[in-house]
Amino acid sequence: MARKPKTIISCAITGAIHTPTMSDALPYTADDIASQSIAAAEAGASILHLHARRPEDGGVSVDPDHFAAFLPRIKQATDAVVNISTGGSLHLPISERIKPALTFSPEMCSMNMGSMNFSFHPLAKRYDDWKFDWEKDYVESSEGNIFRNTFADIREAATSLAPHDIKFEHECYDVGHLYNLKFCMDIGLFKAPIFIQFIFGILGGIGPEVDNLIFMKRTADRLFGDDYRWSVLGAGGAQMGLASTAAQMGGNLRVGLEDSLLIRRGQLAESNAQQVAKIRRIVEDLGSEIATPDEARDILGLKG
Ligand code: KMH
Ligand code: ZN
Repeated sequence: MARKPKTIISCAITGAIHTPTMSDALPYTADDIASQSIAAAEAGASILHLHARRPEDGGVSVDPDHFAAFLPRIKQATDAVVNISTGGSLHLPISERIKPALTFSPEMCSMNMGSMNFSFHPLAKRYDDWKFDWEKDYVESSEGNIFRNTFADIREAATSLAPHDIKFEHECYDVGHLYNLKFCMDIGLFKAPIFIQFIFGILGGIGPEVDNLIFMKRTADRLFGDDYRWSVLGAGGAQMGLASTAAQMGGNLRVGLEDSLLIRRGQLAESNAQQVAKIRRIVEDLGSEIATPDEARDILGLKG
């Protein structure tokens, strides 16, 4: 019987969605982003997906100086693959969002594959004590909720970053984004083999049901054949269940406080490393092995 492929664990350390008011564990100073990243790598994450934040208030930042305050420390202490976000902020143009990746030329960076409404799912009860205000958070601010990734934006990001030979984490929040990705490959923006992050449970994208994971995977199989590797990210309470399912299906997975502040239903995680350790335990208990950073480099064909 063929051996199961090793499972790559990505950890998304802080992101741009959650606010420090929601959990004391969410890192936003350079010290905390560095130490949580190092601990996540030690716990078994072979890829670190990184955003920066303003140290004074935890606001989202795409300022390369804010990345420079933690990246060298992470690189010095771990051999984890660094993956820099180009998602940045819902309020910034793509030209700003790609600056950190252009500045640091990491082994990986994110590439968002379509425009969408982008919100928390209030009915998913991700955080028991979180009160949402439909008028204020979802109607009045609806313009602010548009995550803009037009074909022109995707082309700008792809062509600006092309000389850096960075492997993209293609963020696909719905099945239509897979078709966008296929189209972009057909016109020569991206080369095979590609790495797709299937994302479930963002309001504006596809929901976090296993049926949808199977549907996304089957669609990707049809569109990309053997030319892709894949990983799964479930938002909020869907994180651990979908990650475990992905590993069982022979895929890879992403955890981290960017995607969920929880360690289990109704309980906040203490750290990114706690989530990594939990999913590692599950993956190994179910009979799979996790990939080291060098094995991840090999599986994904990174520049190293
Ligand atoms: N926050 C995730 C749902 C990016 O950084 O480019 C998607 C993400 C986007 O990680
Ligand atoms: Zn991100």
